[in-house]
Amino acid sequence: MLEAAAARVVCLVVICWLTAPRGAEAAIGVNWGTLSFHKLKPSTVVDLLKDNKISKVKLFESDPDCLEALKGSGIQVMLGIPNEMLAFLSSSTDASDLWVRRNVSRYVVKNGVDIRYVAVGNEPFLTSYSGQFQPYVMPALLNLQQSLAKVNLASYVKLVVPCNADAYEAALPSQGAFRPELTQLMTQLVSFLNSNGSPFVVNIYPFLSLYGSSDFPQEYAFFEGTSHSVTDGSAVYNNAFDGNFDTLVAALSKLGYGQMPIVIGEVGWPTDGTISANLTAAMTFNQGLINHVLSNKGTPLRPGAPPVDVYLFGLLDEGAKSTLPGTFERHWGIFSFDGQAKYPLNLGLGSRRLINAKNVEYLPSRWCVANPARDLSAVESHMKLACSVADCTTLSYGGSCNGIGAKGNISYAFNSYYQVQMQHEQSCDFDGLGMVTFLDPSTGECRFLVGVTTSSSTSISQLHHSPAIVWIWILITWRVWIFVE
Ligand SMILES: *[C@@H]1O[C@H](CO)[C@@H](O)[C@H](O)[C@H]1NC(C)=O
Ligand SMILES: *[C@@H]1O[C@H](CO)[C@@H](O)[C@H](O)[C@H]1NC(C)=O
Ligand SMILES: CC(=O)N[C@H]1CO[C@H](CO)[C@@H](O)[C@@H]1O
Repeated sequence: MLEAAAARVVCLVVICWLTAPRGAEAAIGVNWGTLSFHKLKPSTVVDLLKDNKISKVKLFESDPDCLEALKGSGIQVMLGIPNEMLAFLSSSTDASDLWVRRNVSRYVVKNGVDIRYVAVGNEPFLTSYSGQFQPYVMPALLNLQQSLAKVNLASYVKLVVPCNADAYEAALPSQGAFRPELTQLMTQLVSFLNSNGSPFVVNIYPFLSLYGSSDFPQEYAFFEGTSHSVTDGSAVYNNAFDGNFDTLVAALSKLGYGQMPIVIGEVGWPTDGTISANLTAAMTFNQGLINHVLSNKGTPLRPGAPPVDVYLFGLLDEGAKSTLPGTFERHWGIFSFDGQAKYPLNLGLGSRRLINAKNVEYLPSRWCVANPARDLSAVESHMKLACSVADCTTLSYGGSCNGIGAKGNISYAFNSYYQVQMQHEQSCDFDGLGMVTFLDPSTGECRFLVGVTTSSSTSISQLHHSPAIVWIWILITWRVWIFVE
């Protein structure tokens, strides 16, 4: 009798444990974007995540190498689908079946990848897209949902649609509403999300509000208190993040889903390329945000209920991103491109400081600079080319390399290009205006980078560049010659 009762209690406990809502505690995750000229090995990045106890990661597309590296890591994944694929996925369930088979079900197995969310599109309703992706979102969602159901993953893998905060607007948070032309679509979307137990995913960027508007009160972008608080009825907002979040809550309430869970898909602060993008500001913002979220204070419209999860943007700098949004766009990482912490940050995940990537394989310590012996008056076109291919955004006004002078500018551009070309000898020629140096030209805050060896290009670049290998090759060739003669 007693034993049976005990067994029943154990059973109940196990059942409770199995059925407890997953991710009930707000967690800090990161966006892992890969638009870099100097990509770390995916396994190095996964180790970086593990060392920092980061257990949630968002990918912008299903990069097979990243997914391979995440296998068996236990890290939960939000897997993105690029907007350009929405038309295809909305075309038929055959299309969505194929995508789910190739990108989800083959990974969600024992010791596989723990894909918890699929992000269908990335900010597909962004105003600047002029509605081009809008018609495909709901059909793609419905097809993918069917495909997930076919492989019994419909309740394990949740479909979401990360939206930019420009999907809604209001003078005051409590008046929040989705853009009028989106109302019908948003009604369908949130009803779909609700019926599947999916959260609403939104990207919130106080930095962009500050950057885009000269009269935006700077303090209001941060979490340190402000003399520019916003009073909304009985609620007082002291930071742009809460104000923005509650504008969304109000917009959801208007559609009848005021309780819908909200996940922050992207939030962060860049560190370079313009005045307001710097290390101090990024550290202050990100630490303030993390402390605020983990305090569980919530917002006036959701007291005690912070966002379900918050994915920082981003993990690493991405030097190959488009600079259309601004020259800061390549500098959002909490780590630089090579996995080195840019500033102290406590993610609240157990490790009080950021831990750097280990075993990063750099190219040899050499740089390409302007040859001081040459007349540099004809350098303009070379510099243009170098900067159009590689990254020169730190030279911009407010950037970390803005003060290094005309010759410094040229050297910086040459070196960026040289490193992107994996230090290929000819890439430092520039009609004789460039020269390779073994002395680090970095000065003050301005870092002249050395590239990392990418997993895929390692062998080729080493063949090209390692003098030892070249000599061995020459010796072998000579011996062959001697042998033949
Ligand atoms: C860093 O950014 C902050 C916030 O925008 C700004 O107030 C500050 O002047 C910047 N610091 C420097 C050294 O440029
Ligand atoms: C270096 O380049 C930056 C970016 O183009 C420019 O703002 C700056 O004035 C240049 N410096 C000199 C001394 O030419
Ligand atoms: C990792 C992986 O298999 N990715 C695939 C996802 O689906 C697209 C389209 O079917 C494929 O092109 C990718 O290779």
